[in-house]
Amino acid sequence: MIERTLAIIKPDAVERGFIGNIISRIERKGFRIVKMKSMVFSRECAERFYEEHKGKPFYEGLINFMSGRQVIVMILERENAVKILRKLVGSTDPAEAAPGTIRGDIGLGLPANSIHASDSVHSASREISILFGEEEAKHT
Ligand code: 3AN
Repeated sequence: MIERTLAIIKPDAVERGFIGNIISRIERKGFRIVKMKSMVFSRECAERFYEEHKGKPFYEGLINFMSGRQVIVMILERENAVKILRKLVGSTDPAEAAPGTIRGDIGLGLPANSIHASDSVHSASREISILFGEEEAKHT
């Protein structure tokens, strides 16, 4: 089934010059880039985006890492998009992520694991709505 998901190229990857490398991996896997923009998360935006993690030990570090630095956000489309992007991205911790995955090849550690990918269609819709608005989220 054709699905949409959300990806974020995180600050550690943007700052090391891996935007092109990551987009190329995503395109090679057959995703269509529906929308893409460069932006900087405010603290409020990062807190809203990561609200499910509030109270966890890594929450403050994650918000600090994601705020005030350039990121690239993308709506991606293809058959089974959520599952296939998560596979391409690899395990959360780059130390555990398999070689060949984006985090396995480029991720530095935690929270600097280079890329975010929505974990369900429901999350994709919520995240797209935060970063691209309600109207875009309706297509999810
Ligand atoms: P994923 O991004 O693989 O779905 P989540 O949702 O558990 O992983 O975590 C969201 C983000 O929080 C991760 N992408 C990572 O940047 C950060 N994170 C997760 N676990 C840790 C941790 N133990 N220490 C520091 N940062 C973490």
